[in-house]
Amino acid sequence: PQTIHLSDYTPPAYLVDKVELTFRLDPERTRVLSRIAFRPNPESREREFFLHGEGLELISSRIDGAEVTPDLVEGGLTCEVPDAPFTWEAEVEIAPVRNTALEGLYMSSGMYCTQCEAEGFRKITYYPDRPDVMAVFSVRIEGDMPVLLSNGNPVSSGDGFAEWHDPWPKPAYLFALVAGDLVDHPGHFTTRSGREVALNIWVRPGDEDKCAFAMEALKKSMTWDEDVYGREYDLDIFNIVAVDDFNMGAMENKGLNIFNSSCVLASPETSTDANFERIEAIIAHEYFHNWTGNRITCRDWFQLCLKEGLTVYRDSQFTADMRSAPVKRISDVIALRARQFREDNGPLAHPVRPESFVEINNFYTATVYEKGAEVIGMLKRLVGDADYARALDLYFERHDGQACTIEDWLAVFEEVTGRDLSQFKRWYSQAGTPRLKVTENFKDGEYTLEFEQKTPPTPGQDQKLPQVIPIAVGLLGPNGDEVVPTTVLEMTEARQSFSFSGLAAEPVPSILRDFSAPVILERETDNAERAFLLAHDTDPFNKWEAGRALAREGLCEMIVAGAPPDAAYLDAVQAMARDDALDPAFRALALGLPSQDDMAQTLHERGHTPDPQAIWEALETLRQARAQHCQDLAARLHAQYQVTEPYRPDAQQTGARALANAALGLISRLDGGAAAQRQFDTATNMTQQLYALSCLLQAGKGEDAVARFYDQWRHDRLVIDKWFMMQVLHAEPAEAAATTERLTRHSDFDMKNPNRFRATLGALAANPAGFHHASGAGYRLLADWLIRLDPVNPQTTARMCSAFETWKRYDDSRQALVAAELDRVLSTPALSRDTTEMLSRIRG
Ligand code: BAL
Ligand code: ZN
Repeated sequence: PQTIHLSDYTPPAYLVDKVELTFRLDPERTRVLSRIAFRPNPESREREFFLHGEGLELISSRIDGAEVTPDLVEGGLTCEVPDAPFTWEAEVEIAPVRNTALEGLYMSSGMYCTQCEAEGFRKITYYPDRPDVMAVFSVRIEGDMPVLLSNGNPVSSGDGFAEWHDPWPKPAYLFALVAGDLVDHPGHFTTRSGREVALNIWVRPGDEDKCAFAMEALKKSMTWDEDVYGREYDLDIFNIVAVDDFNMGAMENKGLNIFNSSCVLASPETSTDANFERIEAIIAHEYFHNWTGNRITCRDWFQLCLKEGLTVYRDSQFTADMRSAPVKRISDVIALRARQFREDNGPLAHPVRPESFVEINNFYTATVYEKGAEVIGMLKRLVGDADYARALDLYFERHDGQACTIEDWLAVFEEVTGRDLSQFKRWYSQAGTPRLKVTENFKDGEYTLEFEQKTPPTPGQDQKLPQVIPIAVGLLGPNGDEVVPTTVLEMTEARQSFSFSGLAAEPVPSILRDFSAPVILERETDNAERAFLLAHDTDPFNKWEAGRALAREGLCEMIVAGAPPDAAYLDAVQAMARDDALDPAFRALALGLPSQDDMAQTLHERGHTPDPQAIWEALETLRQARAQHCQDLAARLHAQYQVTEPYRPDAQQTGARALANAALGLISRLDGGAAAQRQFDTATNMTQQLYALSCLLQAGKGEDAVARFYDQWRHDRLVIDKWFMMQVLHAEPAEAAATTERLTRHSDFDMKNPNRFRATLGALAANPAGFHHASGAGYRLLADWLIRLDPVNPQTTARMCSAFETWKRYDDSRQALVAAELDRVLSTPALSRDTTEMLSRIRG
């Protein structure tokens, strides 16, 4: 397969002014007629006319009305064209019902839908399928479906047809079409300049009672983007459609967002609080793309972080405003470390703006998205809120309607602030997580922090240069009072010192407050100081971090030296959990423990070979010890934080339920699952029911609840995904592969549905002690399923390959087992480009 390089970018040879498409829908034989106005691009000397196309049957083509016979070449066609503006017309045939890759036009539960990002439009018709070709689209859909939707505003409709026009120029990846027997949950929004916008959430009949929450989230997002970024919606209609078979979470097609049904449908009975929060965030994310992604898009796919990093940053700001900012920040950092740090420390490490790829679908990663958002957070911290707002205003004003680069993005900041951001730009080009080592010195009232930054080598990048790191620091006096409030130190050198004078006594530093940079902080400290910070730090993130560090250190001692559970941790966590002055959601987070994968990464960093079984056992032992230590408190919290008011998925109730459930987790370790069984039997919402089920499974008492849960929810595919996932996630290490294998034989298992596949095989990868079991059964089973899924859905297969990305951390025997499985999959005939690229990079 061919590698594509950022450095090879050239502007398109031809630009498109207007696209007219007609779809004659048929499951086996959909006809797509295109009429496209091209003109030579004055900024390009290239005059070859090339249109992308994949899996299309070309029926006919014309230029300015005259029949032509183009050359069908690898990946598309070429044709002789006039040296002046001309009209291209083509008729092609495609078979949506046979499209299981879920890219281009496909069918899901009887409805037609599309997914064109990144390069799916070329599976619909011949087109310059690259994001820097932006055009105005008109679409006519013909088909015997009651609902026929496309981008933009409706123009006309009648029996068996509908016409749409999108006045905003867009790249083909934002094209969308939906046709089906759908029902509408309507809403309405008036923009601040008075535009009346019809809102609709379209779902399959039977799901209409699960749309109200998403509709409210949409309205809140629209208001928030007006208030915070001054961005208004720009069409008369905004449609969202829920689709069962979808490779990603959702897609921001202009005026017609298409959502994985799991990211839009919500009810208290079927969705957990976490589901509600995620739905709110994804609705916001896709809506915010209307400006950051659609009105201003990417010049090429290397610039993906331009829209994704910024939009993730915006959706995290939104959630912080709607809910609790500290809880959102802590949750984001947990996820960043779990996914992005893991990626950055392994064979798949790549810069936020990659410089080459084989298959762009493999770069919708935690690095592009989440680290991309962290980079924007750092930029905002460095320039300040006011200049950030001015830079964004300039960005929108200057680049509206354009396809842009990271250089364009940074230039507005440079212009507004007068700063030179050339060093800052290394965050976009250097892969890997910087290690930030800190030592301190106190003398004559002057306190000095000396930092040293080092980024380890990553594939293709042996040497790293120093990056700009904003380090938010506060200092606490010996009595716990804050003596220096949060100050942002701007580190630019490989080694750099910062001093604070006039201090009466040696302070305790609180470093990297609010997780001000995506780095790994290394500092010699002890448990007494961690407990002090857990008790006194005014920065909620670092308060949580101190508790997390106590747990991590204690677990390391247990695993490496066979130590018993750490008393300092047990006391500190109990004191924190008891403190009713603290936000229950924060306390629930602080009761969480580092994950198995976190511990494996920590041990590996410290030069140990992680033993997945030993990690699992240490976590079990610590959970048991904690349950005993907090026995009375757990009973009190479980009772005290029961919500008696009608269900609301807001921050307050969510926090209370999270703390009550954390308490149930403790109780279940000691009562043989009795309390969890009671909660399961009497649950009035999915948050309670599912958590009780997980406690029962962990207590080895889940059999009856698993059967009842299935009987209760067998009609609801999204809840049944949870049923699959819970059983795999909580299977004992030696049983995990067998449990997964048994579930793949269940009549409800359907590998063609990405949600179901992820709920089953993805859950195996998320059960590290099971997946990495010494027998190799986990590796074998996943490899078997990668081989089976690849010809059906390469994108979902390739994503799942990252389960193997940490394999070099483990012992020789496990490495040999993984290597054999990777080689087995790689040698499969006709393996997709997607999976080949992922596994080759992982294999190294
Ligand atoms: N653009 C792909 C889906 C998303 O990030 O919104
Ligand atoms: Zn996005």
